[in-house]
Amino acid sequence: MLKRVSFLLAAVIFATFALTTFLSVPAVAEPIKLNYANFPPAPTFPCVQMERWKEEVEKRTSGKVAIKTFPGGTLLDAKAMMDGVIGGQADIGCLCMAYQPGRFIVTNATSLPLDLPNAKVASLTLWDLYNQYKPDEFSQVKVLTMFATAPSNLMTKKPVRTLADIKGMDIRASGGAGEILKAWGANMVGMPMSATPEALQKGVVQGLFSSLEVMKDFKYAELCRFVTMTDTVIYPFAVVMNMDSWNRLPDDVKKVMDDLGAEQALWTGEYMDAHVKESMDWSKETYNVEVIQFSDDEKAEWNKLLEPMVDKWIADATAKGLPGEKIIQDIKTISKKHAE
Ligand code: 3IO
Repeated sequence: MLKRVSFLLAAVIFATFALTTFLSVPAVAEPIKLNYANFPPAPTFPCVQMERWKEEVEKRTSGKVAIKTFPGGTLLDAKAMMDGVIGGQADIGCLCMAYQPGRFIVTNATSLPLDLPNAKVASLTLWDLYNQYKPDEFSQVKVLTMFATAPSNLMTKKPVRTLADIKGMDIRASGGAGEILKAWGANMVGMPMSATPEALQKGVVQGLFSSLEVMKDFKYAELCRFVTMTDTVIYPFAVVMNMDSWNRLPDDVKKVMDDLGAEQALWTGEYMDAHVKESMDWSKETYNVEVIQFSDDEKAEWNKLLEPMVDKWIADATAKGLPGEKIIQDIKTISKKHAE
């Protein structure tokens, strides 16, 4: 009896020792806390990818890192994102580079009419392009990943079937996509996606030009019963981290985040492409949205108006001391590789 009690006692002491020695380190040590800011509402794709990244980092660091996410512009809004992260108001921020076209010249070249076929190829191309050029505008932050939307299409309150229909129409876009709207003769109204629901609601704009998953995620299908397929151009995004916050991280955590860069670009691209299909099925079913497809002749007319854009961009970039011609060539080569 006594033997049994002392054996039990020894077992308990051993178990306690083992638990405190081997398990207490992650359980007792305070996790590194990071704030992650995002500008659109939680159900939209920039926030969906944010939650996925948070979960992966927390899992892969075994709880060493705890990330608090702030969707909906509650910590930093669309246009304040880059400077807010540089200034340390958030540790991490997700930004749409089209909202500051002059600031991100190299990466925004992906939003020229270069026929990037889908979000997956566009995201991988953008990530490679960033890593090849490492543009100066990112020197004050750690870039964690980049990704792109699916190609943009017109979502409008009235049908757009011809160039005459779009002429003078107030349509919302930003950056490279905005330049394309101007080339087609629309009255381009520039604003971030997060300001668009109100503009549509109030009638400030008659439609928007973006990727089609927003028909469902922002319920634009309720107001925009027409979609004109142009499959033109993507919007590029970046996820950046405050440099001091990055430098404070232990090496094993840095490695987890570095290893996630390309993977997150791929994950987000694939999520976006699948979600566009889901959104359009929902829009047709719920609001009987009409999808307008151009004839080959009509498409040729629209495309013709975009022809000068790339050459003009090359001239402007070259004037600013950038290898404009080479950047365009690289985007074409890299995207072709990823499309195969
Ligand atoms: C976008 C931005 C925030 C939430 C969902 C979105 N889908 C496509 C975009 C691209 C974009 O930033 C824009 O302004 O069209």
